[in-house]
Amino acid sequence: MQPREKGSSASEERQASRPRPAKLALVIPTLHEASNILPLLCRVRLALESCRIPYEVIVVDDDSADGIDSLIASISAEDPRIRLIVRHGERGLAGAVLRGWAETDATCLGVMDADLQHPPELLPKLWYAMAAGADLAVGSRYAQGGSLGGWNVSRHLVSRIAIWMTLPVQRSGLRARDPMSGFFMVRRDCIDGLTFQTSGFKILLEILARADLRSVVEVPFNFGRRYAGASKAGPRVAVEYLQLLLRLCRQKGRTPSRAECAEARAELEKQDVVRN
Ligand SMILES: Nc1nc2c(ncn2[C@@H]2O[C@H](COP(=O)(O)OP(=O)(O)OP(=O)(O)O)[C@@H](O)[C@H]2O)c(=O)[nH]1
Ligand SMILES: [Mg+2]
Repeated sequence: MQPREKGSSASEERQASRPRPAKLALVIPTLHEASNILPLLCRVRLALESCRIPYEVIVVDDDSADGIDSLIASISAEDPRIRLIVRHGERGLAGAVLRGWAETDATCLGVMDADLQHPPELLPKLWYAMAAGADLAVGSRYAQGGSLGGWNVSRHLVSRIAIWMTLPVQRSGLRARDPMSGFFMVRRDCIDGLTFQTSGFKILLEILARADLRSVVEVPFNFGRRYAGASKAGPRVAVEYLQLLLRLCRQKGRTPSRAECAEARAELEKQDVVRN
């Protein structure tokens, strides 16, 4: 694991003093993933059982009408921690993830893809990083020990360029090597009150740029091959990514973080400018 924190021993102390999250909610966004869901849920449940933590798994499907509802119903009947939410008339990976997170009281919010490119066996490591006090734990293909699996040279290059473009919006001391990962966990209180872009795939980048984070930990993993079905990434995802990047670039420098707001408020209170 590679901690990326604000650098001082004070930040390490703060991380160690963070209360352990009480419950994990893992959201799995799906669009035409019925052929992947059973092997995925089987491995996810085994991995999470090994952590001995309260958890729930929320599959958020955008009306794929591919039989995923009856597959999940058969599991939910014996294990109500596995839930399905079907969105009608809506599309977008990020929006699906946010919807799942809105439907849980869990204090630790997670996400992973349904196509088994994200190995469920990494979930305990992400959870332990959160339990140790990280605000954000990222399954990382670019951290030392991680890999991109069978990507060809051109996809590799596009990915590198896309990551390089994030450098102006990522914050010093909180940078992730894999800001485009779709496999991560974040503390709920770090994103409470923020409104995110619901279109597109790259919710992690927006969290890295805007959430009230004190520590980011990257856990390396080997990106697998899609188990079954077809990719949903395409030119539209690239356009939505560029829109997000532009917006984050414009916002940078003028949106103070919640911690900065709290600091400013405390200062004003000291000066008797603000009263409760
Ligand atoms: N609910 C929902 N899920 C989506 C949507 N678009 C993609 N997903 C899911 O998001 C996850 C990631 O999509 P993928 O198609 O695997 O994208 P990718 O991993 O970047 O691309 P590949 O490497 O080609 O597989 C999968 O679980 C998809 O089913 C959407 O509009 N709505
Ligand atoms: Mg995929």
